[in-house]
Amino acid sequence: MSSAMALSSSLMRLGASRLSSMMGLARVASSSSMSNSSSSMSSSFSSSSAASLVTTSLGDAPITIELPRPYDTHLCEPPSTTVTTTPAEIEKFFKTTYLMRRMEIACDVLYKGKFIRGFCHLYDGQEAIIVGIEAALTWNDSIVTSYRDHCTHLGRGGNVKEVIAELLGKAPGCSKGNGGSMHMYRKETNFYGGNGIVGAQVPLGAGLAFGHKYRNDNCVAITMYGDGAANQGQIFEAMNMAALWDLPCIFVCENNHYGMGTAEWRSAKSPEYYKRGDYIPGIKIDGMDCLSVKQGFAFAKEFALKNGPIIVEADTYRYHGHSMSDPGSTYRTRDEISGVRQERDPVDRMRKLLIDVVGTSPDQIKAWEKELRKEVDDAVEFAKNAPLPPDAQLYENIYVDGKGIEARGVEISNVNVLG
Ligand SMILES: Cc1ncc(C[n+]2csc(CCOP(=O)(O)OP(=O)(O)O)c2C)c(N)n1
Ligand SMILES: [Mg+2]
Repeated sequence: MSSAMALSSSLMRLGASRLSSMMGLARVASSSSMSNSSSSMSSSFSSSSAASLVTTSLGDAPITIELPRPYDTHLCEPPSTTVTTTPAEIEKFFKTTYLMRRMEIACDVLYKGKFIRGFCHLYDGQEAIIVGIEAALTWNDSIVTSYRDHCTHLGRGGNVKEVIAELLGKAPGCSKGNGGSMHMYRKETNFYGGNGIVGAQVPLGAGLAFGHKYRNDNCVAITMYGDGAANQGQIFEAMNMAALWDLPCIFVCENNHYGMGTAEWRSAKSPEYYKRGDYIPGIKIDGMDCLSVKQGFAFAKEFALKNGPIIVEADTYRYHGHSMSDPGSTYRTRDEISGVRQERDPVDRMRKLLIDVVGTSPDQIKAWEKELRKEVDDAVEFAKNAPLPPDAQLYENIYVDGKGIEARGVEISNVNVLG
């Protein structure tokens, strides 16, 4: 097979076959003079979600866009592929995905410079999923995810300084420097981590959904897992209970098509993850498109509140290797990676919408990019200069009330020899 043929067959497997001229397919149905949209109409983003990580300057005149890729569904009717958005929302999506991308690239550099130690799993390529989810949900809805969690923290209102300081094990990190890469956490906006054990967060998410149902608070729980984790038994146990009790749970399979170095076709009898809940309805969305994700999750939330659990499969791709010890190019070709980058990149897609649909100038976009890169650079400097946690912190978070002891019976004087 020629390399061009191999690339095209790889892309077809990766769901790009129907994305013909994906970037060019967005259709403006009603755009009232988009070129005026950068007026002072609004500097705040009107969304169901809470405060934004980025500020916006464009207007909020509604734009209607036709998604290039339809939704596939299992046991439910698909949502419309006509999405309503605004210039400010597209600006927000662009800026947030760009900031996340730059943060992950900074983490790569910090890891290679040995400032970050231990495990580190990057999210670049997958940013549109978390950005689209947060556009459709509120922070009263709960979210729990795997170890690939840096951008989830930003989506839940955390900032780049807290993430990078955590990665460096520093005191101002979001988990006080105790956790590192896999253990972001933000209870105040219902983000329950960052979990290092593959699949372990999925039953936790079902439990969070139980909590919402019990409190009758009209919220859902999002529980995220990968295509590799999707084959685990505990996923099906959690789904069974969620379905049995009609829990408002959205099971989200982030299908980046690999579990470490294993391609999905080598590990899954059926890679149609949105159908794998059997009796649980499912929907497959384009996880590289913020607008597709937003619309898909607005649908999923409404569905889950009314009917009980639903599976959302987000078709996506990770650009980096599985973790920093994986170059990411031994089990997939460089052409496959660059093909996805060229045809489906979530940041480029929003940049193109800004230019083609909203009428934003490339110079304006470059100026925004410069500001966002500076924000990341400043966060890196902040984290490098930040203090380590105090030694006494080693003894915290063992018992709720501390019990007045400093260590868990490790001193010889504490050993009670029987017999
Ligand atoms: C129970 C358990 N088994 C194995 C591992 C090692 N491991 C870490 S990530 C991973 C692959 C998971 O792939 P996937 O679910 O597709 O998520 P992705 O990394 O692609 O986001 C494995 C096997 C682990 N952390 N926990
Ligand atoms: Mg995977």
